[in-house]
Amino acid sequence: MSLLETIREPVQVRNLDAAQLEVLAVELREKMIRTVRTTGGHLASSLGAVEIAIALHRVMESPRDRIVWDTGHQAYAHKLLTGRWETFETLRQMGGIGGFPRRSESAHDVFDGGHAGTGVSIGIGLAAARDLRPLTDPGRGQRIAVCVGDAAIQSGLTLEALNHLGHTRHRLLIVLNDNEMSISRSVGGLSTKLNKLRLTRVYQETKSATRRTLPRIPFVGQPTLDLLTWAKEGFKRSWARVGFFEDMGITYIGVLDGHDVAEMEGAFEQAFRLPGPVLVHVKTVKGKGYAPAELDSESFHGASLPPIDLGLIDPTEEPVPAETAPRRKAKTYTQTFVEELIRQAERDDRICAITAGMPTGTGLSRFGARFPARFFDVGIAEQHSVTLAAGLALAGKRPVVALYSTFSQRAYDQLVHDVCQNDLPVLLAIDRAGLVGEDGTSHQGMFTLSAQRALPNLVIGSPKDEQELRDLVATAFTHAGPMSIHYPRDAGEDLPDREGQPLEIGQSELLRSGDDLLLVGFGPIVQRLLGVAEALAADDGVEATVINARWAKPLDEALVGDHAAGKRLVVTAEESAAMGGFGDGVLDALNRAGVHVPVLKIALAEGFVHHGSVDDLRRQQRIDVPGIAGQVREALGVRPVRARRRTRVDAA
Ligand SMILES: Cc1ncc(C[n+]2csc(CCOP(=O)(O)OP(=O)(O)O)c2C)c(N)n1
Repeated sequence: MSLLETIREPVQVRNLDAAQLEVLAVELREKMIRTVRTTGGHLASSLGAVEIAIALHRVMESPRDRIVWDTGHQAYAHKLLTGRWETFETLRQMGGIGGFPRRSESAHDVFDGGHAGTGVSIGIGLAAARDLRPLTDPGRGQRIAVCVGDAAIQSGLTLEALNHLGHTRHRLLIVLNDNEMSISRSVGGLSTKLNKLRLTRVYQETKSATRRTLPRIPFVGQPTLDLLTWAKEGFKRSWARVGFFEDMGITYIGVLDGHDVAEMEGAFEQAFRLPGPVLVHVKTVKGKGYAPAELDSESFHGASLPPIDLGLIDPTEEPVPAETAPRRKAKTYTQTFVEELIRQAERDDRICAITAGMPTGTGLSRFGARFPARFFDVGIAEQHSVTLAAGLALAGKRPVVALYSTFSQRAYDQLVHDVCQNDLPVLLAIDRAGLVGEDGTSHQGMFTLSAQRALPNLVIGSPKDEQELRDLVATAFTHAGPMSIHYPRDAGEDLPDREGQPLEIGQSELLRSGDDLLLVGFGPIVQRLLGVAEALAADDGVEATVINARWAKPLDEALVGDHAAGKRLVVTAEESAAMGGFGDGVLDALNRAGVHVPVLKIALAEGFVHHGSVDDLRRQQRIDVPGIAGQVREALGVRPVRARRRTRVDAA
């Protein structure tokens, strides 16, 4: 039995000696690597935070004390040390444990995270509540720690929280896990500052050696040390400007080795003895302990493919002959989006592109490589990304902000107030719209459409396939106001590449005609509607008209109204929250037009959608072809095909 297997509660970690701790760290890494190989997950970040998790659990008494993991993607060691060794292999699988801390899983998980930059605010909230307890309450002794990465600490939310903390001065430990990386390299002014602080470690090591040896030299030793100490303060302040956190009112300790448990334990103990907030700055290696991830932490940040496939292909393996090679995988919507954007930007030098810390995920790194001067990576700063776009648009540029649907939620007011109120030609590329799968509740792209539908001036489109995505991108640059395009994480339909052609805004497309039903969909779900129409015709003799809406706003009320009239049922379909979504828009339009036909809204059920593969989640939500067909049959009162077939067999 491994040492790790014996750890059921974090309190057991406190009884281990230094040699055992080293074994534990190795076993934690092995378990993560072996698991993520099959489940995918945030491997590199979690590998880097192993010793931080051990040190925090040794110094603190969770769950009485509270450990907050900012974002929560680096907390696999924490999960393994808090009673989840046995279930760890179900990581991110449907019904299994989540990829982020989840209160439903463990009393040691403080907050259901997933979005970056929330940790310090949560920590302050906990600390403020603790400090409101009566002076006699032993709970006032509770220790609270927040572990935050060097990219997340630069998000607007965290900077607001640090500013507040410096003023309220709650006793709180912030562990700054600095690996110089976001998903890609960290960017921003504070990154440069942290870099300077890291350099002070070299300086500090030299200093402590001097401090040990100088006093032993008779007569000159001590005065020299005093002089050096005095000089050091000035030197350190002018050179490294340690003052950034201290000027805010937060005691700074750093830079420590984030893979040295004893060194961190000492600092954490020290920090909790101080009356106010303390930030302990530790330097870690992202991907630590797994060579491929150390060398390429970007690919292993959120490996959705088994990481063992990356770079570890057996060099002796025979190449597959071309004719038997598997069919080329269709390009993703993301790839197509960036290709078309680059094509448009070749012709129109006003086009600029902005990412909020996701240059690879959104594909915009390719744009950045082609047009470095017109590319902006603002770090994890979604709010700023949108208002920056507004500023660029005011100056005559054609800015494009590519955000994952879930992270765009951060920038809602910026979209409302800065972009829509000012009616500025900003294109919001909403990537990962719809179900994203294994990252679970915090990451599904399911609320953006409803939120955006309310906004004046905003035009909202979604393509039925990747060719239409190109058309929508081309359309955006012919339009004088704000526009958003929603597209999923999925691969496209493997259609030939062709240049995007501007479309008529608000004009839908009739794909199929039938007298019984109208199926109208927004986005790639239209492909599934075509499958449903075929199935209904073949199995039930029910003929459906299918419309590709293309636009949720403005809606093609004339086309939809004309084809809805006289049908038995209108079915709307979208991969987004039902409430306030595309289907509600169709309902309102039909009402206004006086078309009174029953409407079935196919969308995501109310509530958060948990983790699992996208296919499984679509099945669960009944928004795959059989699920939609089943819902339509139920609405029509038609018996399911299988039951009817069985009856026929029985009768025979
Ligand atoms: C609001 C928000 N934007 C973007 C992301 C995507 N994201 C997840 S982790 C991460 C980088 C985090 O870097 P850092 O905080 O330095 O932690 P590390 O992974 O390097 O340990 C990003 C951009 C997110 N989770 N939340």
